[in-house]
Amino acid sequence: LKDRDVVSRQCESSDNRASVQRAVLTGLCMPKEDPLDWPRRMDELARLAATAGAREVGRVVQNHTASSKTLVGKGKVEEIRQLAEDLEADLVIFLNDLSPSQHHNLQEAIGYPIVDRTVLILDIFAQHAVTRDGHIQVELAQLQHQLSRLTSHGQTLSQQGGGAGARIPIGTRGPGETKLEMDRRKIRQRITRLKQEVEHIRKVRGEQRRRRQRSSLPIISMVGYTNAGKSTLLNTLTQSDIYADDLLFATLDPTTRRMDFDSGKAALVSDTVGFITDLPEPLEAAFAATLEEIKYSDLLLHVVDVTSQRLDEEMSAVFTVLDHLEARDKPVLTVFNKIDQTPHISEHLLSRFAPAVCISALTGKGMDQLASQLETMCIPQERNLELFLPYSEGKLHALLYSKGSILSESSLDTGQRIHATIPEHLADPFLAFQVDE
Ligand SMILES: Nc1nc2c(ncn2[C@@H]2O[C@H](COP(=O)(O)OP(=O)(O)OP(=O)(O)O)[C@@H](O)[C@H]2O)c(=O)[nH]1
Ligand SMILES: [Mg+2]
Repeated sequence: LKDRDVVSRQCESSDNRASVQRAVLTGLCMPKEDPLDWPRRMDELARLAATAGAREVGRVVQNHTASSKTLVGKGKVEEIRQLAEDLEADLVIFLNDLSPSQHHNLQEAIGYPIVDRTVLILDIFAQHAVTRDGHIQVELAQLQHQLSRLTSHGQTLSQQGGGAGARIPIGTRGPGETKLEMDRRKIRQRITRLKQEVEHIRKVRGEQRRRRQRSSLPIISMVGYTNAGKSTLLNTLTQSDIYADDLLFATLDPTTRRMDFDSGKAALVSDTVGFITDLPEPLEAAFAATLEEIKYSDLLLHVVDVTSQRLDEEMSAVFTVLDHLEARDKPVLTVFNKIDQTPHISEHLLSRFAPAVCISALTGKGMDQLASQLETMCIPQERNLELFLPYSEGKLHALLYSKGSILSESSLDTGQRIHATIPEHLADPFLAFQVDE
């Protein structure tokens, strides 16, 4: 691609003009970025836009040449303005994050509402938040983002919210009472209150978690890129009916269901918010209370969409969030999903991310293998022990009685003959006391 290359395309205008907003998508491919990856990143931006209720009507990409004032060069600004005018756009969406002054300058020069990727994602979260916990976390993220955008005069640079009855422009929707019309002092006050509420959510979640831990069922957390099929898989595994859709960030609120294995054993499986490359920082911070659940699980089920053109980037984005959550050392089972859509999965991929299984959450293919692998990985294996345990080994007696299952025992002069089972990871100290059956 040449330095000032233009990719522009016009989509058929069959959209419902009353509800769908028409968007020109644009961005600057930086020198360190791979221009070949850029079309796929723009495609993801188009899917984000579609999820937020905007249809891509045109696309303009600039390579390399940047301007600190308007991000893209002067000629490109004019080109975007002209395209937006020709295509009767409602807004212009930037893939890059814009500084407050860039946002301001671009809006002045282009004359159309400007939204960047972070604001777009915040907007989707605002639309998809269902529960009170979701609303609180989204509002906190929006306000923290807004605070970072305020000018020294205390005015927001973002566009104004829609009036009553009008469709509300993307980037101005919010779950809270506040919308985007507050001054710095009020925002700070509200942030403080929301943080207290998030702290409360965290406490309640902690209590729920302790209850789950007392049930002593292993906890499996599903993680994965947005739209990978996590909610669909939870439905298939646990015969549930939770919301799954071909949208980015369809799920915001965590759901936990019980999964019964054929052996009679069971586990708890949790679905949670999906990840994305460069998850906006305020969202990651605000959703810490939700994402924290992942940290306390026994096993992670990493759901990957094998049909994705950006499989490596999407898997890396998941690893990045796991790093931030300090959850990288958890055991992970990788699940390559949607194999009904692709004829072949490379052995290399499977071995690189072993242990891994291939499934279709939609058709149920591979579910038996997944269930047995899950059971092996999350139900602790038991060790069979035939012991002579001297009475002097008080601690080991206590451990065996609290964590093991006693099958038979008989008392002798200096100790006990015991036949018991104990979880494999606790077996070591008992091995010195094994006797022949
Ligand atoms: N063909 C095919 N489609 C699938 C499969 N699993 C899920 N899907 C589709 O992929 C889309 C996303 O599925 P979800 O289960 O909502 O994905 P998710 O990971 O929960 O996504 P978010 O909650 O948005 O992060 C839906 O349209 C599903 O029907 C599969 O195995 N094969
Ligand atoms: Mg989901």
